[in-house]
Amino acid sequence: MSGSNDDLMKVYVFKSLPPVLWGYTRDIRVMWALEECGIPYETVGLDCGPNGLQDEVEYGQINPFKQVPAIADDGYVLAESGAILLYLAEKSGKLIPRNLKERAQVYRWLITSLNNIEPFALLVLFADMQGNSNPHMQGLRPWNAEILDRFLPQIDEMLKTQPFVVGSEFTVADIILTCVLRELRKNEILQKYPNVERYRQSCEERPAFVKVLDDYEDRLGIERGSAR
Ligand SMILES: N[C@@H](CCC(=O)N[C@@H](CS)C(=O)NCC(=O)O)C(=O)O
Repeated sequence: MSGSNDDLMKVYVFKSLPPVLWGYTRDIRVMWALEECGIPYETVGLDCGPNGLQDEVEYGQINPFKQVPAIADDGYVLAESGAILLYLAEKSGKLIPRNLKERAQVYRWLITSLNNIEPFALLVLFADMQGNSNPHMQGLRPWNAEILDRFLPQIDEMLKTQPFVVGSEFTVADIILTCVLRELRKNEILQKYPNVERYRQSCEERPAFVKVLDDYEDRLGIERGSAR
């Protein structure tokens, strides 16, 4: 771990990862929000070995769970990607509406993405990553995919008539939802939901996302496009 400029917000990210995780890690969503909010930051790189971050002793003081992402804003430390995105939006006054009821819709869709969709999307992803080496996970794959098929049709219907998940404005809920949908980007599930898939791709075309993914690949020392 290393840091240099105390005035800049620090964001704890991966600087090495096994290939199977490229493009899936949750540091992407935090850097994307930082870019969209125009908050200057510096990255603190961590190595993710085969045992995860268990060996990063010092990092346990930043996040007791030793997981990425976390931020340190002038000494104020915060972990959990959803909490970090809401903090960045509140701090900058961007990517979140001022009106309480509209704001609550951002909380709603951010929590829905992390709570209803991500747990099942991740289990489908892990099943695909582990293949036949994990028959238990393979056996649960259809069940997890079925649960996603309960939620995605309604989101597909919504996105038929509105560009973003809370309506006409891009918010931190779109960053979280897009990053969660990216966990499904290489399997068959999103093919059933053309509006969801179009939404994911158009969010990923935003200049802030393109920059973050380029920086991410450069930091990991991998070819451009390999984390797409
Ligand atoms: N709920 C947490 C999950 C964080 C998480 O699982 N991070 C993964 C990378 S995306 C990690 O650090 N894995 C390494 C480890 O657990 O050792 C969040 O959304 O921030």
